[in-house]
Parts: sequence; structure tokens; C-alpha cells
Amino acid sequence: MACPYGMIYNLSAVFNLSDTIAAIITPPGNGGIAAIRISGPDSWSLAKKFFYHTKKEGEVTKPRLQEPCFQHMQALHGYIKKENKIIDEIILLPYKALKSFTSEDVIEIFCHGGSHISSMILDICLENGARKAKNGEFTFRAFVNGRIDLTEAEAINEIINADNNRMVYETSGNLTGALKEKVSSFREKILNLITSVESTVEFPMDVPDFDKNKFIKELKEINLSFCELIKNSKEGQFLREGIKISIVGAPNVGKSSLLNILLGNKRAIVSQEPGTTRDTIEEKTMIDEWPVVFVDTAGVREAKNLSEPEQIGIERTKNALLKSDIVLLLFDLSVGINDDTNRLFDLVNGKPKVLVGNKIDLLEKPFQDIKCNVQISAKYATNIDKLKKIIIERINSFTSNHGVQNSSSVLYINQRQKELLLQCNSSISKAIDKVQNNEPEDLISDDLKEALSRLDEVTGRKINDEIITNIFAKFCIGK
Ligand SMILES: Nc1nc2c(ncn2[C@@H]2O[C@H](COP(=O)(O)OP(=O)(O)OP(=O)(O)O)[C@@H](O)[C@H]2O)c(=O)[nH]1
Ligand SMILES: [Mg+2]
Repeated sequence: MACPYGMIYNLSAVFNLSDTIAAIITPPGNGGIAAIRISGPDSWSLAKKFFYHTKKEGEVTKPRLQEPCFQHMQALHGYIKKENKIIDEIILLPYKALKSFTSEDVIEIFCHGGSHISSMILDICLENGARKAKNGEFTFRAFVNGRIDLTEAEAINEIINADNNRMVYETSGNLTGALKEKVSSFREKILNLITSVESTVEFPMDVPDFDKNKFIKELKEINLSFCELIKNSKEGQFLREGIKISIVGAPNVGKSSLLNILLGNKRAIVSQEPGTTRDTIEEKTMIDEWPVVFVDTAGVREAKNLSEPEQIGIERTKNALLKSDIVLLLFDLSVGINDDTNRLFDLVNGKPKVLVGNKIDLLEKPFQDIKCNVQISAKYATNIDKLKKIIIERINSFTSNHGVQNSSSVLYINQRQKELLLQCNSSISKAIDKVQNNEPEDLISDDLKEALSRLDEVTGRKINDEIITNIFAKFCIGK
């Protein structure tokens, strides 16, 4: 199937594109307002079968109803009738094709926000000929109709799923086409390079001598820009998944108490019995604009005759430690830094860590050890702000070591886009090698075309049905 800006698909297997679809587009449950969207060629005629608008504003007590006359973006007040009875008072908003979310004729109905009344209205739409929309089907139509590209479609889902301000700011750029524009500019440059290299093959007499050095320089510049973009993917990963900070230490040092105080709720069981926490407990929160996943772990100690559950718990702690980005290594100040803590200290080596002394309230005189970064009481919330400051310092150096810049010009890219850009990068590197080794021009052109195809997958200009289905399956119903 040909789409407005040249996409080629066999999309019949993915979604039917010619019928009229409807869905409740607000979340399930009761609220102030619910919305139902109808999109497709019959949406306007279909809505006229059950919608009656009030003749004059204000005549709501005894409505005088009339046939609606729809105009693009002219909201109408009125009523929905089922079996000749009014069932709800609504606002109806019509959109004309090409100027709507899906680029089709669309009707949006804003009714009272009960889950039952909204389902009843949806049923009326279905009884009158609409089909229930699948997950992501409205956005899919917007994409197929060329109103948005795939980076913008993905940005819609990313903004819906964003759970922190930073993620909203980062992804909103792509909502307005920032990544699309960037990729288009790469595409144009690569296309020009393909044309220049191919014309040396096709019309050798007409083309001035092929400037090898200039060609290589331009390819290297493109690759450098790819690297810049790819660097940002790490930030995207942190924003989506959160920075993992594990709390480890010997049994009973106060790890679960610390988790609870950092979260501000009693998430983990605290008990004076050593070995209370057996499994890892993960909980997401925000620290200084960053989503952070704190991981409480089972206490680690070395001893003969450890029970099987304790051994498994210790294994899980070691795994959590390996997967974490930053480690809070906790010890009991009234016991001091013992062999168990020292062994863990060695295990953590290489990762950013904070050595935290807990139970300061039990000390008569201050604890002296230069290794200890901060002394707290998780039980009495002493010095927790100091600890948070240190955690923020570790997060900042950790993220900047991963190329995260504090700049508003940074573009957000997701994992799928990153993988495609990496493949582009490698195809261009191959082309550079071939130019340097004076290999035939058609082989160089093949590598560049390969890079171009990957870019087309980023924007969805050319992409296979299976990938498309996977992307839109992640959307919720009504989007
Ligand atoms: N005095 C004092 N007691 C604390 C402090 N923090 C925790 N405790 C106590 O130490 C005991 C163990 O606390 P937990 O938070 O369960 O310790 P844990 O490290 O998670 O223990 P395990 O899960 O068994 O390894 C409990 O009785 C807590 O009340 C503190 O700052 N001061
Ligand atoms: Mg615990």
C-alpha cells in the first residue's frame, strides 16, 4: 500500500483501514467527563443517527431538539437518544478529514464520566455501524495517513507513559517532529552521497573527478552526528526504567528501614530479627528530577550452615548488586566495619557507592573512619537529607559519565531507534572503509542504501508489518 509520503506496506494484515472505528478514549472508571472518539468515512453520518442538538443555548430543562448540522471544530451541545429516550447530555466535536487526529472525519463525544454511560454510548456507535477500535488504531491511522511519522507516534505513547517531568520534557520534542527532522536531514545527505557515487558509475565521462577525501569527510560527519544521537539513548533508558540504586549490607544493619525512609512509606518489613528480608524489593521514586529504583536486599554474611532460603537471598543480593548503577553499602555503626562489610565493599568495587553508617543514635562518641561517607539513623531520620545530597552527587556523576548532558537541545531516542541508528552507523563505517580501499562504487552505494533503509525504519517510511504491529500493540485502547 502506498502512503502519502512514500511508505510501502502490506497493511491489510495489521488493521482494516477503510471502515469507521470507535472507542472510549478516556481511562476506565468514573470521573467528571468521559470521551468517545469515532473515526472514519461514516463517522459524521453515524453520529447523526443518535445525536440531537439543542435548538437554542440554555434550553436545557426541556430541550427542543433538532437535526444536527456539523461543521469542523464547531462544538455542539445536545443529547444522545437510545430507543427514543434521552440517555445523556453531551458536547459533540466534529473534525473534517485531514484536520483531525487521524486525518479522517472524526466525531468526539464528551459525556458524563461514568463507566456505564460511556460504554452505553460506545455500544450505540457500534450498533450504528462502527467497529470497536483496537489498541493504538487511531494513532496508526494518523501514521498511515501521513499526519505523523513513526517517531511522532512513538512519542505519543512515550508521553502517555511518562511518569516524571524530565521524561515529559525530553519526549515532547519528538511529539513535534524534532527527531523526524533530524533523521530527514541525515536522509537527504546520504541520498546526495548515493547520487554522487552512483553517477560516477553510470556517467563516468560527465562527472568531475570523484573527490574521495571530501566524500569520506562528509560520511564521517554524518557518523559523528549519529554517535551524538546514540549517546542520548542512555538518558532515555534511565528516564524510562529509572536509575537502579541497591541497598546492601550485613543482616540487621537497617537496610529495609533505610528503604522505607527514602520512600517515605513502610514498603518493607522491618524487624529486629536478622534475615527478615529474603527477596529483593524494588520501588520507584523521584530524586532530584531523576526516576530512581531503590532495591532493598537480603543481608549478606558468611557463615557455615546457612539455610537454603538465606543462601538464595544472598545470591539474589549479589545479582541485584551487579545490575545496580549505584550502591548504598550500609553498616551498623555500633558494630563497626566488620569482615562482612569489607567483603561487600570489595564486591561493589568499580560501581559508584556510598558507604553509609547507620544507627548513629546508638553511638556515644562519633565514629571515625575515612571510608564512611555519611552517618545516619534510619530509625530516627537523622542526616537523611545529607545522604540524599550524596546520592544526588553520585547520580550526577554517574549520568554524566554515561554522556547525559544537561541541555535542552538533547533529542530523546528510544531503544528501537538506537538500534537502527547503530546499524546506520556501522553501514556508513563500512562505506568509509571501502572508499579508502578504492573498492567498486556500487559496493559503496550498497552500504549507503543499507544505511538509508535503516533510517526509513526509524521514521516508518519503509518498515515491515510485524514491527509496525509490535509498536502499535504497546498503545492502549482508545489511543
Ligand atoms: N537504634 C536504631 N535501630 C535501627 C536503626 N535502623 C534500623 N534499626 C533497627 O534495626 C533492626 C533491623 O532493621 P531492618 O531495617 O529490618 O534491617 P535489615 O538490614 O533490613 O535487616 P535484614 O532484612 O534482616 O537483613 C530493627 O529492629 C530496626 O528497628 C537505627 O537507625 N537505629
Ligand atoms: Mg530487611
